[in-house]
Amino acid sequence: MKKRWVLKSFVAAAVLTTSGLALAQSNTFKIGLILPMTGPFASTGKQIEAAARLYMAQNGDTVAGQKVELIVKDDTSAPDVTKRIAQELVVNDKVNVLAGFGLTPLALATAPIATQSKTPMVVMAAATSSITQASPYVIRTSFTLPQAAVTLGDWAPKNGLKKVVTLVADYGPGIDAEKYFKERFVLNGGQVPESLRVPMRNPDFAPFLQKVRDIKPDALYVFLPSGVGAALMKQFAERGLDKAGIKLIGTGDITDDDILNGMGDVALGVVTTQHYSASHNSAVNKKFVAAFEKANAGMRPNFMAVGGYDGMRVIYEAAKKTKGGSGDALLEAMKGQLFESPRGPMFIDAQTRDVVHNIYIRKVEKVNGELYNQEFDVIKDVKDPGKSK
Ligand code: VNL
Repeated sequence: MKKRWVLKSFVAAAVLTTSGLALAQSNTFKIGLILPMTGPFASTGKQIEAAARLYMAQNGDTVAGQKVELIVKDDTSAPDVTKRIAQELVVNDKVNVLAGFGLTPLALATAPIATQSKTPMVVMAAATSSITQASPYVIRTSFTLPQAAVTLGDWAPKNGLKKVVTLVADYGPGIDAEKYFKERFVLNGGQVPESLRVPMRNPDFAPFLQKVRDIKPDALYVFLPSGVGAALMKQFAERGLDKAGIKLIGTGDITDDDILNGMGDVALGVVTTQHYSASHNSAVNKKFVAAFEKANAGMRPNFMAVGGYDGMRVIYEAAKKTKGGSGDALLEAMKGQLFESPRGPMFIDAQTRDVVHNIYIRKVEKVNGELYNQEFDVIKDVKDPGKSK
């Protein structure tokens, strides 16, 4: 008992003293990138790692005279593993910054480590609104579900969709997507006769889709984490929901660029709202997509890749400004950054530490024989609606 307690306080003390001074003397600037590289959410890890490596290839691996070391670790999408790895990276490797976080529970499990050790934690994927409130050391470069949800809640009723059933993965981002879509849609005169929640891992959509068919709404609104959309799309068609005249709408996570092209014609016409499409029409994005595809044969960058790429940008610029700093100084230098991302203009709000960016309304269309989310409208500079509650 006693031995255990001593050991525990040792670890705690080590975590607490790993800050500023010791790091300032080292000649490496270390980024601990924790991602799901295996298991059901491996595509998120692969996209973010590829984007981080691309950023380094384009911007060099020294910053303010220090060598940048990227330490990539696989957490298999298990929160206790993410937390343990974060602790090891802070205590043993003395990383300047923690980054990655493929899912909300992984980010939430790690937030206390960031707080105790005063290590900036750059969230590149997870998107539940409340994550930035879990630690003052969190900076987010991904997005939030409420940003996308309210935008679609405004668009849908103006476009003939008055009765909509919602279907979301039953955890943080799904609950945000459901709540914020529903509130806005109902405020605009829409009707939500049923809200369905499916398990986050290996969901069987069949019984849920049957229910939707019976209700026969104008549309089904969906949020599922990146990688799962194709299965839903397939069953939506197999069960004849499209033939029954039910439209499919949702957050851009369901028409994720990583797998969109493999979904086939059933995806055509699906309207989603999100902050990134690989077909976003800007010089910065065209350059990003071409370089990403060149470095990673057969892969198209999705919104996860962009969260990782922009996260590296935020880290590099803060490292430059603080001459390879750490702790509070590094965190401060991350706040307020404003730049042009492949997604469009992007801003890290210094107050909330969350991302402010455009939300685009897109429709899946065929372009030169390939499926893309074609942006046709934009709501500019959207702050996280979750922060005003
Ligand atoms: C989350 C949100 C994960 C959106 C996702 O894919 C996503 C999350 C893995 O916060 O857990 O597309």
